[in-house]
Amino acid sequence: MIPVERTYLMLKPDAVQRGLCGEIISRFERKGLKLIAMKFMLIPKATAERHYGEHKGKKFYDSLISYITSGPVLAMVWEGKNAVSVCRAMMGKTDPQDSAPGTIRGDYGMDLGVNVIHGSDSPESAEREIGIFFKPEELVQYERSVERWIYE
Ligand code: IDP
Ligand code: MG
Repeated sequence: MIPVERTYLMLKPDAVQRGLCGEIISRFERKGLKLIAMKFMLIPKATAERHYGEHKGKKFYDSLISYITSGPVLAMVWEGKNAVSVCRAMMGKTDPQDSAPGTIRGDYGMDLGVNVIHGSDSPESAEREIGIFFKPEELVQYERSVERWIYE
């Protein structure tokens, strides 16, 4: 049985501007996660506010919305066994200063408000966030022939 948990990952405007997208995508590919959707886009302000609704009212909210809408992002959906927690572990802590070397934020980031990547924090958040950025028909169903070399 091939596992199907999904997570929403987004390479933030700093990752795009710094030319880090390819390297970061490679990490998820090499890990064995399966890419099922990808969209390069400028996020409309209303969409950013929906995505980050849980942070409304916090002191960093306005700067977070202006950061995430300041340039294009790469929105993605990845699938795999425990995809949400596996990807969060690969990302590191929210603050790149606290993130271990070897994690994405630990390797590529320097500051909390410019932290390279977003990843869903639970399967429920993933479903919600995927629904904000993708239509159901944009999630691509396909078979990977390497599956049996990734899952026992
Ligand atoms: P997460 O991205 O690790 O899930 P959250 O707490 O959900 O972290 O915060 C969402 C985003 O808001 C963070 O990735 C970061 O870009 C930004 N952020 C969080 N806390 C702060 C802060 O104290 N100052 C500035 N930006 C923050
Ligand atoms: Mg979060």
